[in-house]
Amino acid sequence: MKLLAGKTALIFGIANKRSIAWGIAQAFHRHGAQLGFSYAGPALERRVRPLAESLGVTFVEPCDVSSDEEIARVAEKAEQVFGGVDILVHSIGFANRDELQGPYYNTSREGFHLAMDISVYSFTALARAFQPLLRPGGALLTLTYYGGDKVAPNYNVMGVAKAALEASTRYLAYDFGPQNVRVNAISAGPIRTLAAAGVGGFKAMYKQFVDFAPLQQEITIDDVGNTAVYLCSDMAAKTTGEVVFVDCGYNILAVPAPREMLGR
Ligand code: NAD
Ligand code: 0WE
Repeated sequence: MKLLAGKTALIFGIANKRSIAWGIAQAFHRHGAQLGFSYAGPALERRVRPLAESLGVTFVEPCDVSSDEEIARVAEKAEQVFGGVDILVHSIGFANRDELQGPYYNTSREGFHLAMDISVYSFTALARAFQPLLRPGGALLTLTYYGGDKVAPNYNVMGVAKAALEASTRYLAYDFGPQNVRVNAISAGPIRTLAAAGVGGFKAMYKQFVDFAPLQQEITIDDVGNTAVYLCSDMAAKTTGEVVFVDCGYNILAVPAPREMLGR
């Protein structure tokens, strides 16, 4: 069954074929959605264009989400091309690399502002710019991480940003409720993407995740894509303001411990 037939979805945050946003795009395509992509800037065009072409997507627009003008331009373009939008996916996060190591208290004022602007405010800015275009029955979706709830060593200012992003999701859900537009977040377990590459200790964290998580498996961008289809389809018509975990159950644990240690 095609759950997104007749719906138009704009996806922000594809950088390459490993991006979570790409997993979401492919799942949306399988479910019959008409798609549009937006990417961060000129340097990424040569990676994003071929991916778009492989799904027959012709709406491919650059947008640095730190710019209100660029956001307004993409919204105008979307109105011209599609008339309206049913689904908007925000799969964007950024902090300076040097803020993602060492003690959190070393976060600079500038680094804090940058992480908040790109990783948190941009979701609200997109919601506002697209508000007049969003059709009833539509959905907004963002991506978060458990480091916004509990301390993940080195995640630092991104953890603080994710906490604010999850709060934004609830406030936006309240605002958009009367318009019958739902706003949700997916909290994904660790996935080896560009944003995870070169993160100190990611490999070790990734391995212990598979050892400890109840389902004892890795998380893939397809797993996240499938849950995104559900949340943005009419199957989730009465769910808004939620953070849905796609993490093999990792977040339910009070005491992470490998099974062999417990003799199971
Ligand atoms: P990714 O690097 O593929 O995606 C991040 C995207 O953010 C990139 O496409 C990048 O171009 C974009 N971006 C950065 N600055 C931007 C700007 N100024 N304007 C527009 N776009 C900008 O990595 P990903 O892992 O797919 O990350 C997507 C989302 O998923 C992020 O919010 C991330 O925090 C979240 N997330 C990732 C994981 C993980 O383990 N990879 C887990 C949970 C949540
Ligand atoms: O949200 C993320 C990625 C966040 C991220 C990563 C980078 C690395 C490169 C944001 N900005 C940057 N900037 C860069 O220059 N994740 C959930 C993946 C992730 O990142 C971590 C993690 C996990 C998990 C960073 C430290 C500790 C754990």
